[in-house]
Amino acid sequence: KKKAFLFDLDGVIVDTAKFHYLAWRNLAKEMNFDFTEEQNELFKGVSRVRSLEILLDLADYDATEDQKDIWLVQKNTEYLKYIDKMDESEILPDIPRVLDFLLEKEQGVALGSASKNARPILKKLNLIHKFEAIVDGNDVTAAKPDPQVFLKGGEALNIERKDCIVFEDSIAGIQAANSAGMVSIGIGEKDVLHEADYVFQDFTEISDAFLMELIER
Ligand code: B16
Ligand code: MG
Repeated sequence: KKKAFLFDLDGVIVDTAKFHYLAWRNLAKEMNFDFTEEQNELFKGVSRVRSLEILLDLADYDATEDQKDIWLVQKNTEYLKYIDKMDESEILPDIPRVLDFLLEKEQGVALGSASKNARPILKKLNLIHKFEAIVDGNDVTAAKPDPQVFLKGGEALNIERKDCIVFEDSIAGIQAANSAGMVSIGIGEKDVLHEADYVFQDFTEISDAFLMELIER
């Protein structure tokens, strides 16, 4: 039976969190704020605009709307400089094996990401041709934990919600998958992603046999 496998991008396919962090940290300096890696955890799966709001809160900084717009562009321009240097070596372990296994079994494979930079990143990684559908930050009006991004992914593949399986590294993303009525698979720490149906440290822990179980479930 055909199922839909919906992949988050940042933290699942590639570790771009480190680049987001560098760009936000430099922006924080302009607010005289020292943005830590620990605080960066709050930004995972969260939209760009919302991330800036959180940063302003943390820094206790009042910015005008014009200043915010300038900073959003500035942050993304710096982020894109890091992305530009990226290549296939940045793909997280065993992602190619899992994608190829699912495609060989004629399963639906789609992207469900909050990022507006998802397409250029997938191109850089030479993975874009593996995705039957791409739903990203340009396509949604409500951010995770709202289920919209995954609902649109399932619809694009014409697969019912209960036959959709989501791979996510963020708490908001797991909540989005759960409220969509989909199977949620957390990639990361068990104690952080405890709301997920399954949790694995990374894709090296996800065997072909387990993927087969999901397909036949
Ligand atoms: P951009 P995901 C999310 O991607 C990131 O986790 C989050 O840190 C970032 O702020 C968001 O994308 C927006 O990204 O600035 O590129 O539009 O994990 O949902 O793939
Ligand atoms: Mg993510």
